[in-house]
Amino acid sequence: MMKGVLFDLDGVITDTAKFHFAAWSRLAKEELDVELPSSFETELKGVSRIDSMNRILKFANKTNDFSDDEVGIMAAKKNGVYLKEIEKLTSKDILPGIENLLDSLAANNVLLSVASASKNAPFILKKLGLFDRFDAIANPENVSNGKPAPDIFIEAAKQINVDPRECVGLEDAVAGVEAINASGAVSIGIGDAQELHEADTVVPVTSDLSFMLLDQTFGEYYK
Ligand code: G16
Ligand code: MG
Repeated sequence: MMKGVLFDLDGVITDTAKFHFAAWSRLAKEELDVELPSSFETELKGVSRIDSMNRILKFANKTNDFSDDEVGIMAAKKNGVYLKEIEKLTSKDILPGIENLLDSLAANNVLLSVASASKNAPFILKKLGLFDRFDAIANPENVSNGKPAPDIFIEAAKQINVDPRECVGLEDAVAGVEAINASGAVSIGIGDAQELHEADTVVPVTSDLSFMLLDQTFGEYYK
């Protein structure tokens, strides 16, 4: 049986992508005078704050226009706008099926760890009322490489003292699925099967996740 489950946050536990996109769009308009296309909502999923900022600067053709300090100030400004939005999160914003999944995994003594690129993960989990349900939350500041590198999933497994190869990882982003695969964990993608074809299994929505599905998938792919 699997010993641990490694959870991505945005898109798996709750949907913060829309708030990230709204905050980035406002920053891009105010500071860079560009309109972000809606495709950026998906493109920035799982991408760290500073990497997101750099992608937006590239889109605006302004990569070399600002000092590192100025880039940092803009990213902090975006985070301020974003924080005001996620302040409003409640348990109603937990994605369907996730609370039941956490219950059944815990009842089966499976350890639960969060592998999110977000520095706001502890705050978001507290707002959702889920903070105490996880055994660990990996700190993205402790890893050098963002998704698709495996670092955050390796760190999340380390925090629960389990080898990633004894874990299932849950992700909604292509880069996240790649990261899980590179860590050695069994990957389950949530979303479009074609887009997430590198995952060991894909389900369309979070309500399709269950202890049984995770454990069966783990059994099939565990080597
Ligand atoms: C999330 C989001 C990304 C965001 C990143 C960093 O990743 O999907 O869009 O840029 O976190 O967030 P923050 O600015 O709050 O540190 P994940 O890994 O939870 O999908
Ligand atoms: Mg995600």
